[in-house]
Amino acid sequence: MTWKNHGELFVRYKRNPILTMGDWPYKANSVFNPAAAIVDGKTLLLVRVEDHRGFSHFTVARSNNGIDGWEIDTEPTFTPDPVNYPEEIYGIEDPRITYIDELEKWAVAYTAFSDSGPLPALALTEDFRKFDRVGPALPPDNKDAAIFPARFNGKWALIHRPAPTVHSKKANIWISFSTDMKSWGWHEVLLYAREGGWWDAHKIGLSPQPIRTPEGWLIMYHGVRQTTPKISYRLGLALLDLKDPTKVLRRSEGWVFGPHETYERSGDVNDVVFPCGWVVVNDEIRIYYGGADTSVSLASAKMDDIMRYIRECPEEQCPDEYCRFFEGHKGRPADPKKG
Ligand code: BMA
Repeated sequence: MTWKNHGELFVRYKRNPILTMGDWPYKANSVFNPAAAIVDGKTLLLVRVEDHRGFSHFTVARSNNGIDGWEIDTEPTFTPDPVNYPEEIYGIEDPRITYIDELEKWAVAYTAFSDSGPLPALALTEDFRKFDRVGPALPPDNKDAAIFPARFNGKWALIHRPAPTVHSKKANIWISFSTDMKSWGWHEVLLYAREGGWWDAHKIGLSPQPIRTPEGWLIMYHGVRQTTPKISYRLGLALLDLKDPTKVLRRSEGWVFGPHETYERSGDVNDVVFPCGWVVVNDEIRIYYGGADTSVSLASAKMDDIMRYIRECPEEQCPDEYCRFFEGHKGRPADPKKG
């Protein structure tokens, strides 16, 4: 076996968790799974807050250094609006933020929890005070969506994760395209969940938003490992082609971050690390993540180390069955729909 074990790549901030319910200016159950961005020189977290009904909304926390001194909005910042958007009846969850240069606005992709299950929705904002909804992007069951900052051949691109139905046991990551951010099509699988004993067998989903690097789009994804007594959410990385994000150039073999500390192993949902945001500050990449669906924590790595690691990862392999079917093709077949 030629596999090289890199172990964990991100180092936890030693005073984690950085935000807990104890810091919150109003009553709620838990604060977790934040989106992250650098806005006006400050680190901005759009934090998922779950209330005592079990429904979630988002509240902004800002910090000058991205570590401490958080200023938290005293009221919920972005709340569900089920009267006008019935798909938000059971709340909004797990936001991912992308700055859209062309619009000079931030796009927030989030999970709207509808009566038929979760679905990806989009909203735009200039200031994280007023949000204009674009509306639901795709029908349920689907979550873990983020939009790319730029168009590809005139089309916006959205990563998302449809959930398995009765016909499949696998939840793969998909990518779709749109000319107006409202109607999404040209759907295809981007990353397959692996099979058998892998840490990312059966169920995967995007974690934070894609980051542009000179060598490709860096994405982080979670793999859900299910064993008889428990589940674990762990994280891996992949690199997508800059010009054609449907092409997976590299993919982690081992996971690069997983639940280990008490605040990750024990909480409302045990054994979960779940980042919805990451930022690059100087030469450092920082992930902001929910620990055990209960609090917000921070871990970081040197960007150079992450790029060195991803370069050493193997090329993406498609699942055996799929490769056998399309024997003679490298990876997936060319998509005739794409312009
Ligand atoms: C996923 C998402 C996350 C959550 C995780 C663990 O399906 O819903 O919001 O953190 O499960 O409970």
